[in-house]
Amino acid sequence: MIKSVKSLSNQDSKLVMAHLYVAFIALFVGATCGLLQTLERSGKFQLPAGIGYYQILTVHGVMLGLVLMIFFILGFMLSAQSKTTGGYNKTEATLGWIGFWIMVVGTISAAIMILLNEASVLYTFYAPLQAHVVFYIGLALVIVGTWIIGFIIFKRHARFRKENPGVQTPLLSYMAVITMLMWQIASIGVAVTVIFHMIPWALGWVDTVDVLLSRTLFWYFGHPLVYFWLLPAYMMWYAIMPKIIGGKIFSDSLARLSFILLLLFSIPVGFHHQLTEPGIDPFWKYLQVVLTFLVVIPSLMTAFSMFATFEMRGRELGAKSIFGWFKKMPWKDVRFLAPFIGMVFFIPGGAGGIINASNQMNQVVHNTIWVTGHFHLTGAAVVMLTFFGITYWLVPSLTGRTLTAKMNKLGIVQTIFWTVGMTIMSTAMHWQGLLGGPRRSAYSEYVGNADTAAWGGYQIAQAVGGSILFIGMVIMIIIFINLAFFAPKGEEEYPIAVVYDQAEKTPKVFENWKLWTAVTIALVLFAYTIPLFDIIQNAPPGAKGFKLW
Ligand code: HAS
Repeated sequence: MIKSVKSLSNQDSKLVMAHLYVAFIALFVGATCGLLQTLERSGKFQLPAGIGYYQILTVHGVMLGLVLMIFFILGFMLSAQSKTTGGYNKTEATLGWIGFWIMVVGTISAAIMILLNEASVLYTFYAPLQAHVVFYIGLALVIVGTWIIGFIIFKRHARFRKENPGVQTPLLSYMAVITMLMWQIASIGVAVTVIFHMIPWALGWVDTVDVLLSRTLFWYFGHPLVYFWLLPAYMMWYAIMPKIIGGKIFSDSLARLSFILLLLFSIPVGFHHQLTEPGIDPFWKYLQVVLTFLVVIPSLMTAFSMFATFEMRGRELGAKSIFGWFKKMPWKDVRFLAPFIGMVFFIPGGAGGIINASNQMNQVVHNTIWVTGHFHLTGAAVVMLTFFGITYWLVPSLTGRTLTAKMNKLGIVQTIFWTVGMTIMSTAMHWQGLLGGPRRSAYSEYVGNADTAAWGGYQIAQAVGGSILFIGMVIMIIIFINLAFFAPKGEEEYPIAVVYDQAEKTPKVFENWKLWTAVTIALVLFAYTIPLFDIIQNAPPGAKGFKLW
């Protein structure tokens, strides 16, 4: 009889799987709404039963951008830390469940309000759009739950250091700590605006809200939010991908350094989402744009590191030229293929980000559907393809099952659907955006001149891409259910690479948490203190709330 072997203890496997179940339910609900949106925007289809466009747009953004990402990422990071540090003790696991359930209660509360059409405020819930107070309380609970899980990640890392003096901490645990440190510092901004602005205002305790201040606090959190999505993908690229191709990590130091840089520079850059907003002094916008260009550097370092990993493995297998590795990669292994295509998507996705961050060009693309194209390339393609790539081995390794050749093949089909669908949809979004097509609008069929006449065609292309993506999502759910409940029992590897023997030793300063936290906070204070005072002192009269439904 074949033995079922799990890669983590029963206790830790259950905790991680609980997170993944919620993530995949969110994928199903959110992506279904995505399809409905593209169909509605094509002008050929009307939502039935009085369902509003902004209602499903809110479900789509909240379910995918917040719920799916938060639950998948926390689940994956808990698994990676448990695997590399030796697992959680009883107290840590209990705290993990408390955090999980608080997030679930928060998610359900917010979801009910959206479904009742009492919170059609999109995932950014910009004031003065106003939602039911339960929606904001739900979001606050989700944040509190993430803080508890973050605390466990810090605690486990500290325990490893205490129990193993002089031993270098595991790379994946280190990366999880950086990711959560960034998240904890950044989410204070959104927590402050939700607790001190949104909740009292939604309860009617105050009449008006300071729109600029609440948006600024949101974007202080909003950019690190997207890096919170990206960093776990980088964890996979740096520490797991090399093992899947049979190679080693190019440099532990380079990986840790790029994470430190991402921590330092990903928070004080929120103004690049507000470049067109009045009320913020241009000097501070300029400064944050400079910092935005600095945060591009660790991503370029990541690209360099990945090319080096592929090249070194290629040469080991007999490749002779810089790109000789291309022929040597395990293309038929979906654990490689899906994240690799994710990396390729980051080349245009990252270039688009640099365009967005460039002040003059931002004036052309801001609030057009170009931006939607940008974050479908980055979030929905780069990150999601990597997360799908993780799912193929993580789920069976936690449930004591195996990824069969049949599921591997279906995974390749899934990857093709996702790649083709996302390419068609996001290209059409970028083009329509350049022609001025607005984002976040159901009413985009305006035909007034030669440019806008083309919008209809691009919107139909988006609906075609969206339909292909929907099929890709259904295939992914089938694979997830198979790997969680039906795949044959056995042992699936939790792949973790080791570092190249010739790599430089990692400097001890990387583990100096007081230093990195202090520098991060100093940078945040530098970039935000004066403009925030300015915004508060010269605040325009507060705005009354309004609803889109
Ligand atoms: Fe962004 C808006 C700037 C990256 C997500 N972004 C958004 C929004 C989202 C989002 C969700 O400055 C919309 C928010 C909303 O609702 O309004 N973004 C950037 C910049 C980067 C960037 C400078 N964004 C991301 C990532 C995201 C994401 C990552 C999600 C995961 N973004 C902006 C700006 C706006 C914005 C403005 C506001 C626009 C507006 O006006 O509203 C950079 O981090 C990008 C750096 C990346 C690179 C690429 C490195 C390439 C790598 C791949 C290597 C490939 C290999 C394979 C090895 C420089 C690492 C090779 C194989 C071969 C075959 C060749």
